Amino acid sequence: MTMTVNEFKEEMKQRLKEKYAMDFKDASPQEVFHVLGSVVKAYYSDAWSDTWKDYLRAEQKQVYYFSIEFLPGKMLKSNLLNLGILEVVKEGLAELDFDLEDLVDVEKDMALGNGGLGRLASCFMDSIASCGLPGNGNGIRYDYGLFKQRFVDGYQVELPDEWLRNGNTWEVRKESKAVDVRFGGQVWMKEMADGKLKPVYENDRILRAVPYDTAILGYQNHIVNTLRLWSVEIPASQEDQYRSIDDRRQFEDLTAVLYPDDSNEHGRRVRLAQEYFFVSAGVQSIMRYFKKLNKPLTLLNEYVAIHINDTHPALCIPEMMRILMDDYELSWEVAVSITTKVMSYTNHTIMAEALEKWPVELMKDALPRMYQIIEELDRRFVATYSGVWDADLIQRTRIIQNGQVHMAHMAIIYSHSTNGVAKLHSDLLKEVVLHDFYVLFPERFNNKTNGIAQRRWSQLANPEMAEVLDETIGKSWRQDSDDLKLLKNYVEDEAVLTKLAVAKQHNKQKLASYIKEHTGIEVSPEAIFDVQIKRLHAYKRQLLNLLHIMKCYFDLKDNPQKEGNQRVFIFGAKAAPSYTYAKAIIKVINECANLINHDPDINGRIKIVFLENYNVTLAEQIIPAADVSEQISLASKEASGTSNMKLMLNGAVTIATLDGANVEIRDVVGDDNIVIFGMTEAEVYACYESNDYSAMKIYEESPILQRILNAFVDGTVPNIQYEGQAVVDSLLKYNDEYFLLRDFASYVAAQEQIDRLYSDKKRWQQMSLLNIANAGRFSSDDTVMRYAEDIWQIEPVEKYTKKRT
Ligand code: 26Q
Repeated sequence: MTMTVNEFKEEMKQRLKEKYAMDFKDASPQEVFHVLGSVVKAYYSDAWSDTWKDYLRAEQKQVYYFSIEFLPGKMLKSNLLNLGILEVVKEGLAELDFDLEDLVDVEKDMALGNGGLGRLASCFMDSIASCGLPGNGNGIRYDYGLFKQRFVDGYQVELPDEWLRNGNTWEVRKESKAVDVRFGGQVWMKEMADGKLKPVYENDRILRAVPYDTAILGYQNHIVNTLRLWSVEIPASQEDQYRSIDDRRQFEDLTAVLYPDDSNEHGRRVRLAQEYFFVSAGVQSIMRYFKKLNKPLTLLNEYVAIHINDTHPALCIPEMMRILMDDYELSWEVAVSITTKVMSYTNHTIMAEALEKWPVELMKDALPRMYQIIEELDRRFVATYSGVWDADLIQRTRIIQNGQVHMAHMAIIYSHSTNGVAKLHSDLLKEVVLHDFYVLFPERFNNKTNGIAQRRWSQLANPEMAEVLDETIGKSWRQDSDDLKLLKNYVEDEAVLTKLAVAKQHNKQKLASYIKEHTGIEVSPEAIFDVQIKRLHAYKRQLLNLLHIMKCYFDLKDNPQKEGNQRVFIFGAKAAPSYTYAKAIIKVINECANLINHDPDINGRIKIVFLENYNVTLAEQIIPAADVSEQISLASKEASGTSNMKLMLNGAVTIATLDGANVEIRDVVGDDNIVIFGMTEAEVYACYESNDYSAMKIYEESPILQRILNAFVDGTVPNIQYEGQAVVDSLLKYNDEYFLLRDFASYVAAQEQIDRLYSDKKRWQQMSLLNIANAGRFSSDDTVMRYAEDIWQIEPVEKYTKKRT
């Protein structure tokens, strides 16, 4: 049953009158957006409650995806698409004299995440529902999402993201499902009459966790799952505990802000409290649900899977232990066996310094019962494996070491599955980073290459390309992105190549207007649009990109008649607020942009555009317009990357190192349809081993590198006295941690290759087509199905899906 245009219009008029006592001609986009939101919610409300009841009736095993970040972006169009009413709504609104796009602008991005990890969680939510899998998200409802970025004199300035200012149409507050979470105080074990030990708490604080549920709609399958985000409140019964305003504020602020991913010692206590808060609330609410099923606790793992997205929710393990022992009076042995079978864990990083650790003192003080349990988890691990394995191995893998709790160790030892997010990454985990654990538990390690929500990143973001695909290969790809491979049959079809090129040109034109409007910079849509969009981090090597741009600049200065394509280098990147070096890179790129964009000798041959406030919505505007996808991290450092997949799907050609999922992209498109350069992961490790890398030597032997680096410090690039020096120091004084200078020559050669390929129009269009055709391989639908089969052991609710459609 679907709504007609007329029904939609009537419903809209009716609700507008009810809510605002107004006619359409007098309504603002704000008002119409809110009314549209309520129409859409009403449209899926039956499916939402049916889905829930069906899961309950079928006693389906469900997965709960615990993530401290979710990054859905805007939800209006994606909801309309998944409900199958996007066209009806567009048409109906047009007849009411409103443009859907104007309403889309009203919705604020939901940016409760930093980058890849949070966006992946949201792609998974979409795919889990779309595959008809019973799964829910569990996280935090931050009052403020990731900061808004502005540039002032080329410097990054952060502003608060007040995304809830005008309310959030999609969320539903569920007061009745609130739970209490305990913090701090002292805890001791008291022996009861029956000889059992019970924890007794003193001077602890109790906070109320209130859930806000958001519907996650499956793609045209009548499945509506739930994303549950928790917000903190002070329970009425505890008011007198909070004497001063400061005291109160400290607790009320628990869910106020998302930590940007650099956060150091300062404020760490709040981060730990956030982790426990949403973990405890989530696990309690799962146990409440399980009780309704009336099954023995020993069968918990047949009904519930809990996924730990990176270590941030790893306290799920001791919290589950606590509930099973303290509330349900299970023995340690039984509790630990259940817990291990329920939990699974994904690692998203190989950089040792990024592995999460907490000081024992902090953990003891903030979460005393958690610490007691963690200590026992550690003690029993050591006791169990001592004598079986070499003592050093046990010491290296134990949870508590040198006064710190190693969250990844706990997550691996007390879960049944640990996975990496790309083949190379998972191999590195086994062979290097987590090798000791692999020796202990080889059967637990597996790979699940990341994927992306293909419908959002093609149909929604790039309707022009979508239309060409429909005309060429039919519409089945919209449901099953594997069918994109049908496009391969048209690689010699000039008409199709041209149509795709026209779509790309249209998107470039649109982005050019956006750039003009937001930065004042004029760019030619005829130029190559070369795109690097991701968080700013030294290992991602935005600076390597800049070194190449500076080379192009000097080449043109020396030889203004030089042949070659026009290029626009487009950046989008936020730096963590306290990451000084990353901020210096932003400043340097912005000042180089100023210099190059205004140099009459260059005459627009190359331009640099650094767009402010990169987020999901901006990504949706940049990606469809990209010709070149920059994936140039130092091999072995990027766990997977996901913008590489989004850009490929939109027909960009990748220039990449063999890192993360780039390796798998190369495998599916073949060497002819990607440009690879730089050290391999093996070479990087060999270089660590030999310990003889000298950035200075490379610099001394390269006149062009000398010219570029000198330009950063001698005033050639103005206004960067400090930042230019910081950049040069990182390369020469601190010996170039990420081997930029070593990869520079091969990067330049790769860029020259890109230039030649682009000049051969047909060849480029064919490469672009083959990238689109092979992108189906990276659908998060497939990724979550593999998680479902191999890790969660859950099944799609097919029979129910069919019945309802
Ligand atoms: C740590 C401590 C305190 C506060 C915040 C954090 C923190 C926050 C976010 C640590 C890490 C993150 C995010 C990591 C992340 O996004 N990793 C990326 O995950 C993607 C999805 O798997 C991969 O594609 C990327 O390669 C990986 O970098």
